[in-house]
Amino acid sequence: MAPNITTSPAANDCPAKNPEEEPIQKVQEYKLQIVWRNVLLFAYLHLAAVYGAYLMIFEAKWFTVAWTILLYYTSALGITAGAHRLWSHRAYKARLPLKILLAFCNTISFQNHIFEWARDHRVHHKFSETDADPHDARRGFFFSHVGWLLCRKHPNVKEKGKVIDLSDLYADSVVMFQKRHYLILMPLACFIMPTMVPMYFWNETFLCSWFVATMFRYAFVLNMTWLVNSAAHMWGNKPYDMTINPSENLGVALGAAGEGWHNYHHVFPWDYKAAELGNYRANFTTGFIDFMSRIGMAYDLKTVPKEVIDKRCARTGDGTRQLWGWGDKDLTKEEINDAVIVDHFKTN
Ligand code: ST9
Ligand code: ZN
Ligand code: ZN
Repeated sequence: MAPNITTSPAANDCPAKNPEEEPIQKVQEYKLQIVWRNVLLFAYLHLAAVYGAYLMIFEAKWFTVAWTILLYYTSALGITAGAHRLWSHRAYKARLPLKILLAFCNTISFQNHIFEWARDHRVHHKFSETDADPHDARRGFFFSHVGWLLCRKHPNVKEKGKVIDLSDLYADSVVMFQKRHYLILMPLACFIMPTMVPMYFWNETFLCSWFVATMFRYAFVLNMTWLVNSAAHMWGNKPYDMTINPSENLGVALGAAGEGWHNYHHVFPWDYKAAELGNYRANFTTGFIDFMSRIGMAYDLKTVPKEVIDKRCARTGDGTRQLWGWGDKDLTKEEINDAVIVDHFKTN
């Protein structure tokens, strides 16, 4: 459906001295157009997810809980290692079996097909926090979290989106296959398969299968993903570039399989780690890609040399660069001199 665009004189706010002399400039004004179908569907999903959380604690079988956790990790990887680091940013290359695995996991996550996800995400990076950013965080937490999926896009998103190169995605047979068959594959992978497996293999009830493994799991993965657009664009340190809003957010990194190191990621989006350090606990996805690289399924992993990062931090960082601990090269002399070192055995 066409976006709702209205035109109005640009000089509306400041009265013209002589309107006849001044050419009337036309500007495109964006009018919010809510998509009520999406509002209703997301309202149902979130209510169902709350009921699912209740069932998970009080009724579901342990196997169903384990299945839900497995689906969380697999669908997360379909987004993080797949749609995000591989297909949006081309931060590494994957052999065909890995691509197929990631596309399957991605379909479980139902966040639109890879092509649409990567197109929106490239636009997000290229025009971050402008009208052309699909989830422009300047419009507040709610809009960048989920509100952008509840209304028509700003016309600038579509306009600027046209200049983004998508030739690699068009040339990728796995991406195109998923796009072509998405309306069949997505319901099967995201809703039917996750519900049927517990019922068939361990006699779980339909209620627990649907509300726990499907509704709760889907809503949970969505919200963890959306937090990268909302929370990680608002709260956290900015060691790499303090002039932008994306921030380093440990909480988001833990919930989003390593995608919370968002200040670094916006500065160096081609780094396959999407972070400076490859700590696997707070970056599960990097562990997965490293493993895939060891078995020959992932290759050409791109990362940024330390000297380049150092220079960038010195030039634009806010001075809060992360340290791994005592002995880190970035510890300052003052921090080392001022540190209190306690040795109870010696002092007693
Ligand atoms: C979902 C996506 O949740 C979440 C993405 C999050 C991204 C996070 C990134 C953070 C980093 C990674 C962290 C990962 C962490 C993972 C952790 C896991 C634990 N450029 O869209 P339409 C044109 S989806 C160029 O309909 P409307 C194009 O021609 C949830 N052109 O616009 C297009 O036609 P076509 C489930 C563009 O009408 C046409 O416009 N899905 C661009 O304004 C129409 O496009 C839903 O709920 C562009 N960027 O509608 C569906 N965009 O596609 C929700 C558009 O044929 N979406 N065009 O080429 C919708 O219903 C609609 O898109 C809408 C806008 C109502 C939001
Ligand atoms: Zn990104
Ligand atoms: Zn971002």
